[in-house]
Amino acid sequence: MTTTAPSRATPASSRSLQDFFDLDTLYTAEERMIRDSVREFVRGEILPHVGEWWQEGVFPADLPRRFGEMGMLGVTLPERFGGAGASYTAYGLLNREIEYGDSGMRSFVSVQSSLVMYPIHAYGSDAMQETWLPRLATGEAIGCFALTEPDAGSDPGAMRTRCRRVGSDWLITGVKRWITSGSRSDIAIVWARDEADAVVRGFLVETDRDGFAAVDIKTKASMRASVTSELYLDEVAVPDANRLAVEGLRGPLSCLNQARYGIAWGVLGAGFACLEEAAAYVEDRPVFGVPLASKQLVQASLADMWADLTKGSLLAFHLGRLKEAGKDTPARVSMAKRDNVRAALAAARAARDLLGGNGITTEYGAIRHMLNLETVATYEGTDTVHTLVLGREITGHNAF
Ligand code: TGC
Repeated sequence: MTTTAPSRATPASSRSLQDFFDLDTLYTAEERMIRDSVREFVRGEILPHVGEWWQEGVFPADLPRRFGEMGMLGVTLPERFGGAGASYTAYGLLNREIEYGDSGMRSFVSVQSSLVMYPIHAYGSDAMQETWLPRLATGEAIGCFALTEPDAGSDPGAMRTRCRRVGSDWLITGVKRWITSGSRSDIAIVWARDEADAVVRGFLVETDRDGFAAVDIKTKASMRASVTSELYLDEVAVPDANRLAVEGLRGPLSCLNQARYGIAWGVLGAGFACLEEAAAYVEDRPVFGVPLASKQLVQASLADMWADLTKGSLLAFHLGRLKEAGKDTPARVSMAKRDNVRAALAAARAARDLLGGNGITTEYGAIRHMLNLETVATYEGTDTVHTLVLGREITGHNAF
């Protein structure tokens, strides 16, 4: 009896893996153009180096300017402030492409765009906007968002940082932790509680002011190609003109809503990078005389990754269109952030497993993405916080 090798159907291309439901046809020409230009940049200038940067714990100093030249910073803001007036879907696609490279790169872009430029645009004076937004858009200036503290993460209302009005100035004192770009920043958006009336207020603080210091956190086993700092403010004096026009936790949480939206898109990039890497690897890797790709359990793993990332893509796209219509409620954003991070993290873990021993090296992307995504699951609202936001939405009970 003769045996013949089983026939093999044509496998999906990278393009069809990433867009199985033809979302491409629903994007505008501008959205596709922004996506494609960032994709080319990431594949040409980030991916060849990022494994080494991550291994060495380096975020190259020239990247903010490169991001600025590519128009990647504050892309939704009006052109007069250096933005492109682009849609939130375009912003989402941009995040997805940059995180295909690395979550640390996307963190820089999202903090600069959603947590620094957004509050200046939404709550800053004309002078603040004119002084800082164009420079932040080019990457000439860098900003950070100082909300989280050593003992106040999920519960920002427990912040200890204080502000006190003295004449026409405010004095700010406190410690902030887990601050992306902290030691590289020219300005920090600092949230502090007013000693007089306990109201949470936001300030634009130039980091060269007396009493301001930043120290990098060097022990990270995640987000290694990203700068993460602790900030110390010791009676830092800022004029009242630096105060943002928003009061209460609504201020910082509205900024986080923007950033969480970007994360819901961004993590899909990391997840699809892992899926593509695993699919290519199992095709090339023989086991018991056949490609790993021909084994049923391997295919089941790939199918689960693909389905969850594809569903996440549909969710992100629809959330984008809702956001453009002003209907991105915090609970909708929580669901998208939580579930898309879960899908990406599961894909990264599965890819790392399929790559076997090679999966633990940074010669491949899976473990780097996997470890980065552990941070993404924790920052800007932990998985638990977003679960409880959804639980409250269903039941009306606040279970925090
Ligand atoms: P509650 O005190 O009741 O509400 C306060 C006010 O805020 C409003 N609000 C929101 N507004 C916009 N977007 C959201 N997502 C909002 N969530 C709440 C709310 O309507 C209320 O407004 P007002 O005018 O009535 O006073 O707080 P809550 O019970 O609604 O929320 C509790 C909880 C746990 C959901 C919230 O505190 C929360 O989201 N906690 C997680 C905080 C978080 O994400 N921290 C991480 C910060 S990012 C980081 O880790 C480092 S900085 C980024 C970096 O550098 O990488």
